[in-house]
Amino acid sequence: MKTAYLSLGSNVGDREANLHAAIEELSAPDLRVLRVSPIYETEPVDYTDQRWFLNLVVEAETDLFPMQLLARVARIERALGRVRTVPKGPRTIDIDILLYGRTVIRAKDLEIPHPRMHERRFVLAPLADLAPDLRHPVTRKAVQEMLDAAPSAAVRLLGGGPIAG
Ligand code: PH2
Ligand code: MG
Ligand code: MG
Repeated sequence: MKTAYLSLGSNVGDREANLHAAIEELSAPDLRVLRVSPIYETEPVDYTDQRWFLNLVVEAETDLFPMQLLARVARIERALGRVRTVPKGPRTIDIDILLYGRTVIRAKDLEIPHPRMHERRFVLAPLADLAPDLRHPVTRKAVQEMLDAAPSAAVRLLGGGPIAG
């Protein structure tokens, strides 16, 4: 049994409904959702000419092995109607594995910790709400430290709150 952190994002259609549907689909006997962060509205990064995202982070405990977890989240992405067009472009739902216990994996199809998590405010802000003191298994930096050092990009709590970043 491992504790895993997943990043969820949506910028197509009813973004909030897509996130809720994904959490519903994720919940299973072998993947128990423990906590869900607040939702953030976030400026698109990498491919910027697209709608703002809603992002959140899910903390789960799971009996699935990493590749099984990857297959599970891919299945849920497909079930929720994700179509891959532009790389890093608009998506109904994106579910990325951020952390899987303290496990480090560098395979072609799966890298854990997520290779860009340390520089993404849309990941680190909601993750810091759940686990600010959690440490990156490779760099040993705490989530809050990574957030403080991350490049600026607007993230704000959905339903108000100050713009940070
Ligand atoms: N996902 C990406 C690329 N850019 N930007 C934001 N704000 N949120 C995302 O979830 C996101 C992104 C690739 O998966
Ligand atoms: Mg992603
Ligand atoms: Mg993805």
